Amino acid sequence: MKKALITGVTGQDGMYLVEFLLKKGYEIHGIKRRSSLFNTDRIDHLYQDPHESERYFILHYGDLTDATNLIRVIQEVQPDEIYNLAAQSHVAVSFETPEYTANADALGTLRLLEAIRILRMEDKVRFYQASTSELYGKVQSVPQNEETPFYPRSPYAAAKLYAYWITVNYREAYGMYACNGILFNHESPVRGETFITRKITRALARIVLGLQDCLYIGNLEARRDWGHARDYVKAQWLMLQQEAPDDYVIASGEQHSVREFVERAAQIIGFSLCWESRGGADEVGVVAAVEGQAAEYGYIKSGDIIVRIDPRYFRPTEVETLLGDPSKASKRLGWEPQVTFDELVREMIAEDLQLAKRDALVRREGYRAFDYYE
Ligand code: NDP
Ligand code: GDR
Repeated sequence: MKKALITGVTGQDGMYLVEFLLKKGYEIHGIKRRSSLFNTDRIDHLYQDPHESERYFILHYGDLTDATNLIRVIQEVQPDEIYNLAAQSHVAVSFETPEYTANADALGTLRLLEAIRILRMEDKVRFYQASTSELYGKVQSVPQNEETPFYPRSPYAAAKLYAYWITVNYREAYGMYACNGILFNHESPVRGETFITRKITRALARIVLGLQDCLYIGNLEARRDWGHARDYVKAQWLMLQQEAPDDYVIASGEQHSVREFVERAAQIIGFSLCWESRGGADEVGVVAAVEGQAAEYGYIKSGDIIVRIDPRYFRPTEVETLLGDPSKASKRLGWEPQVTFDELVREMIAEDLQLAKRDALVRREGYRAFDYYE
């Protein structure tokens, strides 16, 4: 039985990767951070009680900023594969916390690679580094492939640039099987609520159910290559199953703007939007027509302003456009994305409508956790 160690196991990709590797028959070890509230929501359905005799999914406390902890966990687990998914992964937040982002995302990767070397496991372990299309930043050519030069535009991207090159360096210097997956944006119903896709699907679902009035966002013109996280974790695994290590772009090869994402999500719920300029750079999204389920709920009507621009969501330096060329992964790994853009938005909307309905029910009926108070 192969053993995998996953950092960032409580995140979006961590969840999909655990689901994928469990089906492949792996014993999986995950590193989770200590937090004052539970942070294992995404993986609770996979978690096994520590008292069960046969366990295939085991969690360890740890942090990428703590080298001693990483060395100990790797020594205990003796993994065949390490997936380094942990990171302060929010680009906008990295402008607020640049030093922490560098510590976790750049030095954290170094700590893991160095732990493997200290433990003399270079020949045994295969290492996956979660690299990113943010490395291309101010893009130098379209579409971006493995040869396109990098030009990071945020503390997050600069930290990930170090992580990318230190992974290449350990591969070349010590013969380690270490790969960079240069993954373009990938989303899902468990995407963090402050990334733009989830922010949109969650807000629109709550707006049609009367839980929220308006969605405040930043740059409507940013263009991204959006895929589904379930497809992308398969590529992470495939990279570690090859004869030789290499770096691969993983993308859908299709691009949409934030504005298009909002429009498509609205259509799926059952209303159309028109955009009106209110002077200067101000633009608002106004409900044009309501039909289907959105009409049945009865909370929004034509003329309602439901999208507004808030300058706080603009970034000091923006990545305006990203479009990936995954042909190397297609040729060498046999990897192809399965979920289309439309299916992705539909799935996210469907899940967020369910969550919003639950919240609406609680708000309507009241929440009575402690009946014994009565
Ligand atoms: P998430 O933000 O959903 O998950 C990040 C994970 O890292 C969480 O489990 C988080 O723990 C953990 N983490 C954060 N800081 C530390 C730390 N100091 N020590 C240990 N664990 C830590 O990210 P995704 O799942 O979306 O992305 C996975 C990886 O892929 C990240 O490295 C991201 O930068 C990269 N990436 C993501 C892309 C995407 O579109 N999703 C595209 C390209 C790259 P907690 O739950 O406690 O916060
Ligand atoms: P990104 O994802 O920065 O590409 O990083 P995000 O969804 O945060 O932003 C995408 C684009 O949307 C614009 N935008 C907004 N973004 C957010 N979060 N909130 C808003 O209100 C808003 N309005 C407009 C942004 O300016 C940007 O252009 C993600 C992360 O998962 C990284 O970890 C990963 O490396 C990259 O994808 C690939």
